[in-house]
Amino acid sequence: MALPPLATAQTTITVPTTPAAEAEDLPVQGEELAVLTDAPNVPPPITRKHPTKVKVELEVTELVKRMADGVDYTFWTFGGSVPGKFIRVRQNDEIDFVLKNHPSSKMPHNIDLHAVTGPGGGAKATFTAPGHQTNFSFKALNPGLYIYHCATAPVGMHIANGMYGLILVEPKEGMAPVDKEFYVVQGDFYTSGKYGEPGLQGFSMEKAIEENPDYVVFNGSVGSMTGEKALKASVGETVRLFVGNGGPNLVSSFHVIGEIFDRVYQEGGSLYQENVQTTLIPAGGSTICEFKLDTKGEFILVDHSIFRAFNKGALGILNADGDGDLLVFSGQKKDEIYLPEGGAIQTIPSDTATAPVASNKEERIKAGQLIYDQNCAACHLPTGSGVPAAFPPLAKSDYLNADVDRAISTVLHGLQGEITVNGAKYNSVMPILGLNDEKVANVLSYVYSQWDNSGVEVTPDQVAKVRASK
Ligand code: HEC
Ligand SMILES: [Cu+2]
Repeated sequence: MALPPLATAQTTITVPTTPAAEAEDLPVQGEELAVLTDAPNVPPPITRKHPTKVKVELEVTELVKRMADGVDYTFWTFGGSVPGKFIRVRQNDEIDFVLKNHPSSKMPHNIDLHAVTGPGGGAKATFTAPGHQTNFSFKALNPGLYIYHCATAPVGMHIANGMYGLILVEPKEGMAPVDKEFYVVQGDFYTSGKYGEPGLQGFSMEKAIEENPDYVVFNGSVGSMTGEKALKASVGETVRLFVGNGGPNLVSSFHVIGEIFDRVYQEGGSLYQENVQTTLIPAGGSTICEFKLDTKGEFILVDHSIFRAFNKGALGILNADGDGDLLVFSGQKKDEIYLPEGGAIQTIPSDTATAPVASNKEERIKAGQLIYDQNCAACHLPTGSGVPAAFPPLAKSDYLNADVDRAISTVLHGLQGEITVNGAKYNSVMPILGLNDEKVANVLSYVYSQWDNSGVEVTPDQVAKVRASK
């Protein structure tokens, strides 16, 4: 192919002064005040066919809120919750942005919107002391879903305290209508105490630098989208999730258990990919996931770096009601006994290593705690509370406290068949864990010493007797 001739002094080259997209758009008309929403709600779709002047007013507040049951944290927020308010504008809109910092704040704050073309994304222009408000304007040149965040030093700390949210710039041709839209942002948190440690928790700079979070959550707290607060939709509806990752550190492997994303606008951009199971969301990035609900039930939003979901909080629920399509999903059809070797109770390979011998009750309880965390907590939970209809509680369990030999036998030989614990029925299988006498004694001494249980000590001799009696 022949190369075009080089420009000479005589050739006039016209450099376009406005992006093509803008050139083809209608002129800016009118003005309006942006509707801002808290997660999981999204402002209504934009129906305008022309760009306008949009006024956005966002107030920063620093407040103590719930991180998990019994755990509080001082969040720094854009608009009173984490993530900050969802902002929805149209491509080529001219945004007149006011950032207010509440007089009760202890820190100055600002905002860097990734939707802004200009130095710092607006950070310097919006540096706002407590009890001040600042103003700047920008034109939303590029459509997409963008993170915004505070960028005041120490930047990491402001983000780690919850200072992020999403701004959607709809393309000028609009977005395809869907039935339900939701707003979800993942964030990692670094607390002075461990996961679940009760009380008001401070921020741990050390853990943040190590990138070792205690909490990884959606929408600012453990359980923000479970139980009563689960997202709700119906079979046949199309759902669109606007998902962000505030970080500050972790990348999210975003997944919805039991769903396949029909479309994913990767990294919140303009192109989509189809039929995706898990999509990566960078820290300081976003994604748009769309899927039609073909059957009913509970669909679980997780970060598929899965310990974050089940041990650090990154779990939410979308409930689809309506008629299930049994061809799409049958549910369990049968549960029959399968007896390859004559026993229905599974055995976890037995433990041959000998445990160090505990010389008194205190040492026994201490050793037992470790055994509990490693062998029991996955089912009975670290707090001993169990899981309704699946794993009975060990905390204040009448079944446990009524009969020590029976508890020893349960840990030695496993347990199946219907039992009643604190008035609730369980009919499940506890596996054989293969612990030696010393370990069984230690773990049960620990369990009995916790959570309002009877406090009895279980000795290896006692365990040996129960083992021999079978
Ligand atoms: C794989 C999950 C699982 C693990 C791990 C597990 N259990 Fe269980 N446990 C169960 C289930 C399920 C039952 C109820 C069985 C039934 O329905 O018959 C149960 C019942 C019990 C009971 C009697 C009921 C009650 O609530 O008092 C005790 C005591 C008990 N487990 C202790 C332990 C201890 C101690 C450990 C760790 C050494 C442990 N379990 C590990 C699942 C588990
Ligand atoms: Cu800040």
